[in-house]
Amino acid sequence: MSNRTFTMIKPDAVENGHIGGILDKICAAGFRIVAMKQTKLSAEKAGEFYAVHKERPFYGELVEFMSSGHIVAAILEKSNAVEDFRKLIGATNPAQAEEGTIRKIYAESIGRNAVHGSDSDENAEIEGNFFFSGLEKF
Ligand code: RTP
Ligand code: MG
Repeated sequence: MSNRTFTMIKPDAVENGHIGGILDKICAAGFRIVAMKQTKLSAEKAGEFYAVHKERPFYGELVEFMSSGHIVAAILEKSNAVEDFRKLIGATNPAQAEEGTIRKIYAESIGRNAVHGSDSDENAEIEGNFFFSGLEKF
C-alpha cells in the first residue's frame, strides 16, 4: 500500500470555478498536496493518459472532453491514499455518488464528472510521472 495518489480537476470543474472548493475538500480530508499544476492537455496527450479505455465506446468523447479546457493535475499524499481518495470523490456517475462526495457536489454527469482519481498504486505512480518530474515530487 502506497501513500500517494494522483488526481486531476477536470475541465468542467475548472470552467465552473470549482478549483478552490475541490482543493478545500481534498485538504480537509487530510491529503497533503505534494505537487500541483494547471495545464491543458492536447487530444493526443489526453488519449495517451486514458489509453486503457481505447476500446470503450466513450473513449472519443472522453478524449475530446479532457482536452477541451484547462485541468489541474496533482499528486496527493495520505495513508491509504488511492482507496481513501476514491471514497472522497465518489462513484463515476454522480447520480450514484454518495452525499458529501466531490462528484456528488460538483459533477455534472458521468462524462463531465469534475475529478479523476487513480484506481491503483501502480497507476498512481504512472499517472503522477505523466505530469511531474522527479524534482517536482517532494
Ligand atoms: P477517472 O478514471 O476519471 O477517475 O474515472 P473512473 O475511474 O471513476 O471511471 P473510468 O471507468 O476509469 O472511466 C474514465 C472516465 O470515462 C468517463 N466515462 N464515461 N459515458 C460513459 O458511460 C462513461 N463511462 C466512463 C467518465 O468521465 C470517467 O470518469
Ligand atoms: Mg479510472
